[in-house]
Amino acid sequence: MRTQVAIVGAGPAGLMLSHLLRLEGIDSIILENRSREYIESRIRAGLIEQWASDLLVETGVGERMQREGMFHNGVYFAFAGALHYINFRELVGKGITIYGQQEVIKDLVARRLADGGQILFEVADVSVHDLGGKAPKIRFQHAGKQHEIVCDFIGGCDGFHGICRPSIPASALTAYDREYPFNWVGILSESPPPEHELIYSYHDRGFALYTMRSPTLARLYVQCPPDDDIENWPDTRIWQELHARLGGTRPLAEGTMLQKGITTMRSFVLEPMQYGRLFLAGDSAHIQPPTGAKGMNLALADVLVLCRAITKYYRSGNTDLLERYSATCLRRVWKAQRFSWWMTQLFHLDPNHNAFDRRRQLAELDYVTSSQAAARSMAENYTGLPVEA
Ligand code: RFL
Ligand code: PHB
Repeated sequence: MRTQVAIVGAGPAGLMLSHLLRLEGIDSIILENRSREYIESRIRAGLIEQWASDLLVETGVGERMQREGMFHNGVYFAFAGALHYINFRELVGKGITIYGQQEVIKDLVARRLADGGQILFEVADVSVHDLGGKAPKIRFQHAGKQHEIVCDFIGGCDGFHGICRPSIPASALTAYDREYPFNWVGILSESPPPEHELIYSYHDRGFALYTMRSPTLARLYVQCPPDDDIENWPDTRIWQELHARLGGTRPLAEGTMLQKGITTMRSFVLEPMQYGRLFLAGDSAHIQPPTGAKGMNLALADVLVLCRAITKYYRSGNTDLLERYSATCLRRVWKAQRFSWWMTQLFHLDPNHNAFDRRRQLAELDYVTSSQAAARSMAENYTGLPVEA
């Protein structure tokens, strides 16, 4: 088999890369180790930055999002028993869209297949070879047979637990890492969210987040200890904490829990995001705690930069954008990391904090929700920084 760009992973990064390349007339093949059903039902991110929702619309995969997504002009911070609204639209003229990542996945898979794109699901034993040369290769098993793809470039879009990052010699990479002394218990509940926009809540019992997938489907999170097990969280305990951590600011309706799990918190950046002709994009190169809602958005930004670089190469033979890929992405990645860390340290109850830190957090929450300058900075980062051309 032969293609121009072989892509490992059919998450937001891999699918969007393949879609963007196709719009430029560049061929690709996607290899995914899970089934189509699995990737289309995996519940993950739900928040799309303004530029990213614009990109989905401009590239012809945003039609259902425009119909079914929920467009938000701002966000609520709850602390000291009151709700404080940050109005993104007034501050920076932008908003965000709530639309499940699995819906973005469904829309991209459908579009790739309609356009004649190749996605091989349920592949096994994927390995990458000859990364330093001009004809890198991918070997894998599919439907019981061994295959090899020869290509010009490999898109390493296989997430945090994929094989692309570990295939790069460790001596060529530097990893920057931070763990947090807490995680989140997350549920999907058949009930209306307490507000039509998101509530991030600071509380003495710990952080909680009230988001949604639709007006009748709430996505709710509570902070838990780092080594906690979901077995320790019967439904009644989750509801109790969710009620308490809203701090009396809104009533909370309970509903049937459709899904329940633990989300781990970590910041991780790998430098550089490239080795020879292997280009890492999305979670394979960086992850961040979900407090800033940056993961899916960063994945889309990386592949937009990568597609522009590959397109320039095929049009003119010029490799300057390819050489700058990692540096271009990392400038934005580090700002998103900084913001995700900032939101995380601002809202969580941290066992390493003392009474001084709690007062300091409250002062910062008060500052962000009362100073136009501070609120504008928050709004600019939350709705998404521009992607460098
Ligand atoms: P993905 O989505 O993990 O996709 C990687 C794909 O590669 C496949 N794969 C392989 N395929 C072939 N061979 C192998 N050896 C392979 N190994 C893996 C996997 O099956 C998968 O299909 O990475 P990608 O594309 O980089 O996208 C990243 C996002 O998925 C991730 O950053 C977000 O979900 C993070 N995130 C959020 N991001 C946001 O922008 N906004 C949010 O509101 C938000 N909320 C969240 C989140 C992540 C969460 N969890 C579960 C970690 C909320 C949660 C709870
Ligand atoms: C979500 O809707 O799942 C979501 C929204 C914002 C976050 C994290 C998760 O910060």
